[in-house]
Amino acid sequence: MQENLFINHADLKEFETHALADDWIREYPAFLSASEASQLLQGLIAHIPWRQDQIRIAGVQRLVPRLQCWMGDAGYGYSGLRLQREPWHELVSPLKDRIEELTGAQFNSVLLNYYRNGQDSVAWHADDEPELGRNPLIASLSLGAERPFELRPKPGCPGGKCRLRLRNGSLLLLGDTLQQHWMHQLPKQPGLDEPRVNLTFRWVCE
Ligand SMILES: O=C(O)CCC(=O)C(=O)O
Ligand SMILES: [Mn+2]
Repeated sequence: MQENLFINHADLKEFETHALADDWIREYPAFLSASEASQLLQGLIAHIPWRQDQIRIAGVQRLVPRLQCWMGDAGYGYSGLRLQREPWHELVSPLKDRIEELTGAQFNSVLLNYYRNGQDSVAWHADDEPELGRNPLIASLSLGAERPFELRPKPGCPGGKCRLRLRNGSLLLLGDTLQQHWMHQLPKQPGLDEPRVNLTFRWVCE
């Protein structure tokens, strides 16, 4: 029988809310135990159909500095790139179910990012595409190497630059007006040789 990937319900209630001016991020630091998260990391690295797409930045075609996979029931794209949609994977569906149970929200898609080492990154952006709706709830699960997650307010919005640690097995909930007011990035980390996988569960309106 497959080992239960999740820690028990009582532990899941432990969360911390980070205040960002008028917004917030809720963190479940141990949504998965460290060993469960590391096992899942290896499974996803081996079995997900990862792709490295190209996007056009300032008129120049460049490889996205990480591998990605878009999965679920709805299509999606950003920066002029339409992501190829994959069906729900058996390693990912149970995570979706569990996060839906925890949040009471529904998710119809997930973007998986695979940062092979500290050279991989995601640049400043907000997840504010119209098809995510005005105030999307995004659930972000981190597996593998701990990396900093930086936030800065959009021009004219209150607050200052801040940074959270994305721990192995932690889950962040990003909701309400966060994507309207804040940008985020995962900077490169020279010298880091360990992989990280992130899954952002989303609801896409088609
Ligand atoms: O890897 C992360 O923690 C963040 C990824 C992200 O912001 C995104 O895919 O939109
Ligand atoms: Mn994002």
